[in-house]
Amino acid sequence: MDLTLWQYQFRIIMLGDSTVGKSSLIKRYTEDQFLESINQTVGVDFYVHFLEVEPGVTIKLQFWDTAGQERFRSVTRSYYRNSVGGLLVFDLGNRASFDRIQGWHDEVRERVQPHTVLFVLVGNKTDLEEEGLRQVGRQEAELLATKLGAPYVEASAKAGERVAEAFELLARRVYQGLRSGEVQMREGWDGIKCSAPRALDTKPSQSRKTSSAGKSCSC
Ligand SMILES: Nc1nc2c(ncn2[C@@H]2O[C@H](COP(=O)(O)OP(=O)(O)OP(=O)(O)O)[C@@H](O)[C@H]2O)c(=O)[nH]1
Ligand SMILES: [Mg+2]
Repeated sequence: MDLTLWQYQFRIIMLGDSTVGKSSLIKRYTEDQFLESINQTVGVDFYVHFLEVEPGVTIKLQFWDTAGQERFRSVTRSYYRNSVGGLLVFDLGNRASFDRIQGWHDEVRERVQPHTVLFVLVGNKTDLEEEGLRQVGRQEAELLATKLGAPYVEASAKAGERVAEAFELLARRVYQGLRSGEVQMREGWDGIKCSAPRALDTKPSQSRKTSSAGKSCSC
């Protein structure tokens, strides 16, 4: 089966402080590679990956990998609005990066309005635990995830542990959101697009809804 024949495209944004491992997680997921001396992201990088979420339904995942450094914030902010999914990443060995997750979440949510963005929270660098470098406990991270209404995954880009799970959880969450009407395709918004006409089993009342955000559309 040719996976590049996709039905839906989801735009996913990578969020979190500099050095938490956003680019490393994407590289592990899309290329199965890990670089100890990876370059810091300048502005925004772009990646594509295809995922079959259920038999016959392929999603084109467009990843926007933003720079965590403050000096790029004016550039990276402009990518928030057209995102339907966000991977909120912190470093399990860096308490400050965890403390700033709420801020990342709130800023993106605010800028995406009136559209909806769905999140997954990722604690990266589980491999540091063996060296006694863990600064954030699983329980407190789970509490924050619950508060944000997002699932929580602990991963390691270095060890390649639970990386695919984190990305695919988010993709499936968006797909379920599309089916249930929690997120909707809208003209003039690039968070979700569809290519091939295909009947999607969405809730009829919600999939036909229109608002000031523009006309809704269905595949
Ligand atoms: N031990 C360990 N190191 C990691 C892991 N993931 C990333 N790193 C390292 O952390 C550093 C920063 O990784 P990046 O992927 O560049 O971080 P980033 O979040 O993209 O940073 P910015 O592009 O500046 O926003 C690099 O030295 C990586 O090799 C991991 O799972 N475990
Ligand atoms: Mg980066």
